[in-house]
Amino acid sequence: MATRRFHAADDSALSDLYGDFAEKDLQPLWELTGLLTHTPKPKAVPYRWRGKELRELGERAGDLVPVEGGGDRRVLALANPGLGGAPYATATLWGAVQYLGPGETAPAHRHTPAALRFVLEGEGVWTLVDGDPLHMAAGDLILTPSWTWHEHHNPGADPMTWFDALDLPLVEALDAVFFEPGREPAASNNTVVRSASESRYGGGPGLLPGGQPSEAPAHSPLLRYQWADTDRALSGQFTDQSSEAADTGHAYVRFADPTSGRDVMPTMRCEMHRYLPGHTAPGVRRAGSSLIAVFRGAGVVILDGTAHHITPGDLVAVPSWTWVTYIAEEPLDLFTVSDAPVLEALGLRREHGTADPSQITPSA
Ligand code: GTQ
Ligand code: FE2
Repeated sequence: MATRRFHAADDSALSDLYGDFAEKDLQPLWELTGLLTHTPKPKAVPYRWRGKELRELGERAGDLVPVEGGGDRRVLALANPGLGGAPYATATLWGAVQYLGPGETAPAHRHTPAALRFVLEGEGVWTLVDGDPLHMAAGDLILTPSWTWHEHHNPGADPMTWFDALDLPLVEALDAVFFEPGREPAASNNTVVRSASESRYGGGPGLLPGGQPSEAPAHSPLLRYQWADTDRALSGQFTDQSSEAADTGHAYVRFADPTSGRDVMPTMRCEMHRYLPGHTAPGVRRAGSSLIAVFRGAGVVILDGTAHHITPGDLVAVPSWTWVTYIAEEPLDLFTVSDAPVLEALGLRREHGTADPSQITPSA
């Protein structure tokens, strides 16, 4: 008998019944509270990690912890203080900074949790995804979809730090985590000007390779989204004076599978947002959680009524149903990753907005 025991005061027959429930590992719903809550009650809290501190601590780990002795990947996981010590940023998302020094390699492996990397600064690391070398530079998004082999190489002279996001907490909740280390010694520094993935699917806007793809994977076949393209897409929205972006001071793009328009991976949605100074974005809250990586600019993010100043490299956890609004002090470029595709696939999408930021009050 490991289950909770309930008590019925002043009623011995009922008390006996409750005792027998416990004996048989049963719990009476009518005594349970906090289960079917009116709205989501995430354990994770809204939280900001400072880029400056993440960089410094990554560098110190780089000095002290050899990549071989650090479980092969020198990764600092964002541990949300609401999650009781779990190394998770939100209920569904792993977020981390990864530091790879000059000449270092993180060896090949694969796992069912899907991963992505967003490069906050620097360049020169190559991530090989199923052997295809993807160059990483500031502002790039790199995908390592579920069960693809991946390894990181830094052949350059400078260290590099980037932001990792994985759907690990979600996959763990589904008891679907599998992992396999690479059998081969890490591949040679196989680097090319353009990966096979980009050569086929990154040819240009609206251009796909001819012929039928032999199989349609559950993820985007384009594995690297270059900053130059993302930046152009955002700027373009402001160039059109009649656009909503020009009107609101907020442009955003969703990173999509170029063959289907769907999200880059089945469990994670990636977007890049640009907020211009002089506008206050209306508040919004959504079912499902997200992480924000501050790429460029400066401003404030208000989470459930609490303002957090944000500068480049900051990482922010936004739990489910948290009110979010932004105020840009300089043009503010934010990368976001969320579990939205999961909620949508399961029919759980909910969104609540207000046009008036003053209505954004702390939730009970
Ligand atoms: O780079 O392969 O942040 O396997 C966590 C697990 C990064 C990676 C993480 C991983 C990786
Ligand atoms: Fe990995």
